[in-house]
Amino acid sequence: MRIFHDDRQRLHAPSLELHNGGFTAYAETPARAEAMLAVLGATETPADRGDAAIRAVHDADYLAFLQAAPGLWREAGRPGEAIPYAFPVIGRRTLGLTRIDALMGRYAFDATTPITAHAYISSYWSAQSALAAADTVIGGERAAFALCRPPGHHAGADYCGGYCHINAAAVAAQAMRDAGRGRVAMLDIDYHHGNGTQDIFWARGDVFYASVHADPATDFPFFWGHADEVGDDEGRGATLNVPLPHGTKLDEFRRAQATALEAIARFAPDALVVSFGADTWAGDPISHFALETPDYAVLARDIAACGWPTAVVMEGGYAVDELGHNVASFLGGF
Ligand code: SP5
Ligand code: ZN
Repeated sequence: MRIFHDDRQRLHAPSLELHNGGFTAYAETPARAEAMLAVLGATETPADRGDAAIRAVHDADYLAFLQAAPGLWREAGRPGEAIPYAFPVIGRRTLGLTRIDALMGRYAFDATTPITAHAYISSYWSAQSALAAADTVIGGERAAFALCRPPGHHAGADYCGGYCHINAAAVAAQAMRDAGRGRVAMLDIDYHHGNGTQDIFWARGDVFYASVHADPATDFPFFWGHADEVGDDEGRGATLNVPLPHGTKLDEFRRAQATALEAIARFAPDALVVSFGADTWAGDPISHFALETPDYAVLARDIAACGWPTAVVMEGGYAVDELGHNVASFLGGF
């Protein structure tokens, strides 16, 4: 399987994140990519397809903010990393504020996603890797893997959060639509609900979003991913959420994924984007499922058996030492 990754994806390296009321080491590190590269072997550098496909998913003002924020933060005299801390709670007026602190809150939904000087460039190349995987699949190959890092599925059209700034999987899905694939499905099997992806396609009937994830009643991102969220307008019925409890093992996860695959089959997609996270692994330091390394091959075989051209996009997974093996197990299942 062809694997895409660009070295610039590893430039973004925040040092700290807010956790349990204090600052701890940032979990979403460049070492995650190094670990995958060490096990997976040869990768290809994606071509630069430009930002049109990114702009097809994200708002122009948000993308401009991502690029300007690190400089504005420094100009305001801030020594630390650009981290938001004040948010315009839903329902506040739209205000044309320009103070960097206000912009940070306006364009983020959490305080765990610093906008470093390299956040945009790393996320841009993460999206380029996803576009290369999408093009490979559109070109007729059965499957391709985008070794994305930073991850993307928590980023919405105009917001960052959950370690994500640009939604690479959504960019890939939209690129498939723009290349003439009429119906595109997305299967998200990261431990966390992909709220950004859900929001982006919420009111659209041409992109089906199905997610299997930790119940947001107990887990990040809390405010999205509940079972009664099914989409709206043209998209009503084109979103499916399957929340699962702490401790979930292969059998239960596999049944939930089968429910998602059956719904996708009814949708009858022309292509599939998988948001794959290995943070469902039993030893993940920030998550609470109990999948084992060989389980990922089983899940991948179930997906591959559906026969849809599939671009796999990397999302989370924070047990760095096992990450490469978990991803290799999943890709081997294809
Ligand atoms: C892509 C993805 O998997 N994003 C997950 C974001 C979860 N963020 C909040 C989890 C809180 C746990 N903090 C762990 C700190 C480790 N130093
Ligand atoms: Zn995750």
